[in-house]
Amino acid sequence: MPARQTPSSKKSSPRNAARLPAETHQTTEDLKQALTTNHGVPISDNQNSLKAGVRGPTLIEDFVLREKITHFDHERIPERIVHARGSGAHGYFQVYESLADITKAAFLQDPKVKTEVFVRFSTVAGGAGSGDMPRDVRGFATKFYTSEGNYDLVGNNIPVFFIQDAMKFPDLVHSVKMEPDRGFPQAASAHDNFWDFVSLSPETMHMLMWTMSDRAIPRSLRMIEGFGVHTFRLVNAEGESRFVKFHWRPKLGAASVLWDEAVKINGADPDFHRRDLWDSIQNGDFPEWELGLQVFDEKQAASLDFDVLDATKLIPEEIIPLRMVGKLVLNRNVDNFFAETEQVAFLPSNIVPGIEFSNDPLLQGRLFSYQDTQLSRLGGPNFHQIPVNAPRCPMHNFQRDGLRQMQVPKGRVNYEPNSFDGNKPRECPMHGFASVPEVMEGEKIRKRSETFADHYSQARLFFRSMTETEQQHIISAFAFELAKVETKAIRLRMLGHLTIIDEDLHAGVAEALGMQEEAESITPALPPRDLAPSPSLSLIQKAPVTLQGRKIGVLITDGFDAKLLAAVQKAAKKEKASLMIVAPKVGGATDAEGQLQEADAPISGAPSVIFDTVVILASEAGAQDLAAQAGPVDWVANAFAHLKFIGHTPETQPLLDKAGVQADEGVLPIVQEKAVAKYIFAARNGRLWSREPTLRRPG
Ligand code: HDD
Repeated sequence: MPARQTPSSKKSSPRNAARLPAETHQTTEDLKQALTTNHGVPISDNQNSLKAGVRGPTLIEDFVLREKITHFDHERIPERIVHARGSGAHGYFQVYESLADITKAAFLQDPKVKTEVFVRFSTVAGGAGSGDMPRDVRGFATKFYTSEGNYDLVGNNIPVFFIQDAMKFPDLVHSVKMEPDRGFPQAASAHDNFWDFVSLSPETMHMLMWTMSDRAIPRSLRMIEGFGVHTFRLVNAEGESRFVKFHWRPKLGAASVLWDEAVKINGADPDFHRRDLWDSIQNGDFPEWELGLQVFDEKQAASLDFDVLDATKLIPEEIIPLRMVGKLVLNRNVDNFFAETEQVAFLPSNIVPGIEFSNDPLLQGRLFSYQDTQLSRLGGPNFHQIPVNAPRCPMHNFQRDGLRQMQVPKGRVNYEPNSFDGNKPRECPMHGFASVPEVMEGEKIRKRSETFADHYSQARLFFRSMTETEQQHIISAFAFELAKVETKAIRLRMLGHLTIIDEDLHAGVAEALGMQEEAESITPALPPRDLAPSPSLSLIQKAPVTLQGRKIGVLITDGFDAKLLAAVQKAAKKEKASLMIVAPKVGGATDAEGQLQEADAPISGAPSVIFDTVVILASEAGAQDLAAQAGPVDWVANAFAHLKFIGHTPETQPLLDKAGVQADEGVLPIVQEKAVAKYIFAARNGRLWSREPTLRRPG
C-alpha cells in the first residue's frame, strides 16, 4: 500500500504553479477574467477537490466543490406538465395599418411601430427531452411586449380543442401522457388510456380529426398555422366590443411530413424542428407569419349554428373571412435556452386594454391555471422579474417580497393610498385596463350548455373538406393508433364514433384494422348535420408551389459532375431553398476532374427523410458501389416512397433500380445543366401525391 500522503502547500501542480501571486490579484487583467464562486471568490483550481492528501478523503470545508455541485444538483426545474418540449425565438410584430376601428390596443395602432415578441413552439404530450416529431398538437405561444404591458396569445396549430370545459383538462392530460404504472409510451397518443378517455368523451371528436390529420406532423415550425382557439373580444376607444378569433398564417405555407417520415426523422434527428428553426434564423431566413382576424358581432355569432364559446368549434373562413392585419417575424435566436425558452411563462390572463376574454369555460379555467403553474415551476410569485418575462414598459406597484425577489424597492411606502411620495404610483382610470361592462345573470349551476351538444357535425365537416389523399392519411392514422390499443372494446367504441362522423371514414379504418361490422352502436346527443365543406381546411388544396424554405439533399459520389452540382446550387439559391451535400463519407467526393468536394454529411448521417427533395449526381462506378450497400439503397428507396421529386444523372440508374424506383413524372433525369431547371420546376410541387396509391394503402 502506498504511504498515506499529507497535504503539502509547498508542492504545487503545474496548474497551481500558473496561479497569480496574491499581491497582483487586485490589479491584473487576469483577475478580472478569473473563474469565481457565485459569491465572487476567485477559484485557483477547477480540476481537483480539496482532500486530506492526494489520495485521501475529500474535506467538507471545500466550499468551491460544494457550491458547484449544489448548483448543479438544482439545475433542473420542474418541467411543464404539458408542452414541456419547446423551442423559442425573439422577433417583432407589426400591424399593416391602424386597427383603431376595432381595438384600442396600443400595439395595434401604428404601422410604424415594431412590438418586440418572444415565441415558444412546443409539442404537448412528451417530456422536455422527447423527440420533435410525434403525432401531436404544436403549441404556438406569443408574448408581445407592448407599451401597455405584456399580451400573451397562447395558442396551438389546431383551431379547436379536445374539451369544452377546463374541468376536464387534468383528465385529458393524464390520459394522453405516459401511463402511470408503466411509464410509457412517451410522447404518443397511441395507447389505451388516451383512446379510452376520448372514446368516452364525444366532445373530443372534432379535434381528433385534426390530430389524426397531417396537421399533427408538421414539416417545420416555420410551416405551421397558429390559432388563438377561443373567441376573444376586441374593444375600441369608443367602448364598442366585437368578437374575434386569432389566426397565424406562415409565409412559407403550411406543410407536413408523411407519417413514415415522422417515425424515421425522430430517430435520425430528434431535434429536427428545433434545429430547423435555429438554423433558419441563424442563416438570416427569418420565419414569418401573418396575423389574421375573424371579427364578428353578437348578431353574427347568434346566426352561427354552434356556440362561439365552445372551443371545440371553428368558424369556417368561407363564412367569416380573415382580415390580414400584420406580420410576425422571428429574427433572433435565444442566447441561453434555459434562461429564455425554459423560463418563459405564458399567461392567457395577460391581456392589454383593447383585448378581452369571452365566457368560454375552457378559457376561463386557463386564466387561473397558467399563473398557478408558474408558482411551482418557477419557484414563487416573482417569475415576472425573470428577464424574458419582464415587461418592457415601466412597471410599478406595491407588491413586495416573496421567493426569488430580485428587486430592491426603496422607501418606506408599500401601500396605497399613501400620503408620501406624491401618492405614486396611482390608479389610472382614463387609460388603465377596465373590462367592458357585460350583464351577467344566471343560476349558480354546474351544467354544460345545450348549445355545446353537437359533437359530430364539424368533425364530419373537417373530414369532408379534405382531399382524398388527406382522407387516406387520416384513415391510416386512426388505424395506426387504434391498432396500438390493446383493449378491443375501446377500438370498437372508437369505430362506433367514426360511423357517426362519416361512413367512408369508418369503413376505411375498419378495413385497415380488419375489424369490419363490429363497431359499437353509439347514439349521439345530437345527430350530425351536413355542413358545406370548407376547402380552406385542407393543407394540400392551399399548398404553395415553392421551394422557398425547403431543403434539397444532393448526393454525390466520386466522379460526379461538378458543373451539375454548381447548377443545382445556383438554382437552390434562386429558389431561396437550402442545400446540403451528402456523400458516402463526410470527407467528401472527388469530381470527374479529380477535385475534392467536401460533404456536409455522410449518407448515414443525413437520411433522405430530412430533405424535401433530392438530387443524385452519381457517376457510373459510384452508383454501382452504392447499389451494393443497404444504406444508400434505403436513402433512395425512402425518397421515392415519401413521394419526393428526385433529380438524377442517367448514370444513377443502377442505384434507382436497386431501390425499386419506378419512372414517373417525379423522377427526373438531369443530363445537362439545362435539365436542372425542369427538375426545379417540378420539385416546387413538394410531393408527387399521385405516386402514393401505387405504393401504400391505409393501415
Ligand atoms: Fe395550455 C401550457 C396552449 C388549454 C393549462 N398551453 C400551454 C402552452 C400552450 C398551451 C401553447 C405552452 C406555453 C409555453 O410554451 O410555455 N392550452 C393551450 C391551448 C388550449 C389549452 C391552445 C386550449 C384552447 N391549458 C389548457 C387548459 C388548461 C391548460 C384548459 C388548464 C385548465 N397549459 C396549461 C398549463 C401549462 C400549459 C398546465 C403548462 C405550462 C404552462 O402552462 O405554463 O398551465
